[in-house]
Amino acid sequence: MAFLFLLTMPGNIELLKGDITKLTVDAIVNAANSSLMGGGGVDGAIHRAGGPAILEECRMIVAKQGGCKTGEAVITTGGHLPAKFVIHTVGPVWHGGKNDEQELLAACYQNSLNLALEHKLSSIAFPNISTGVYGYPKKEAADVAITSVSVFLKQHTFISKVYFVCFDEENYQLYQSLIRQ
Ligand code: AR6
Repeated sequence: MAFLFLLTMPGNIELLKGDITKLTVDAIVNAANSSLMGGGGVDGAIHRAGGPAILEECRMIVAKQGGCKTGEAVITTGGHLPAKFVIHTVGPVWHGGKNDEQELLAACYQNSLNLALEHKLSSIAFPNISTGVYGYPKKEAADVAITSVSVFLKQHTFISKVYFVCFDEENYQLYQSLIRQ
C-alpha cells in the first residue's frame, strides 16, 4: 500500500516476538479457517493452549451461521488462555494477488477490531494472518496489517493497545522496519 509511509504510526501499536497464546490481553486473534474447527499453525496453538471450551463455542457458531467467511471474524471465550477472548478471523489464501487478497486481508483486521469494539475490549493482539500456510507474501501482508490497524486506531480511540505478534524472525524484522517511529 503506497500510502503506508505517509501515516504516522499511532503510539498504541506495539511489536512483540513470540507465542501469542502467552499474552494477557483482552483478545488474541486467531488465523483460522472457514470451518472454525481448528488446524495447524497459530490456530492449533490457540486451541491446544485454550482447551476445549473454544472449540465448543466455535461449534455453536457453526451451527448458527455455518462457519466464517474469508475476511470475516467471530468471537469466543479464551478458555484457559490468559487472554479473555479469542477473535477468529479467516485470512485469504494467496492466489497471486488478483483475487481480492489485499481487501480480504484488510477486512480481517478491520472486522476483528470492530468485534473488539462491540465487546468493549481495549487490548488486542494479532498474529501475522495468512503469512503461514495461506502463503501471503510477508512484506505485502505486513503493509496491509499495519495500514489497516493504523487507520482504524485513528478513528476509534477506545482501543488503547494493539500488539502485532510475530512468531518468525522474517516477519519480526519486516514489522520492525515498517513500524519504526
Ligand atoms: N503465536 C504467534 N504466531 C504464530 C504462532 C504462535 N503460537 N504459531 C504460528 N504463528 P498460519 P495462515 C505464525 O499458518 O497462513 C491453519 O491450519 C506463523 O509464523 O498459522 O493464516 C488454519 O486452521 C505465521 O506468521 O495461518 C488455517 O487452515 C502466522 O502465524 C490456516 O492455517 C500465520 O500462519 C491459516 O493459514
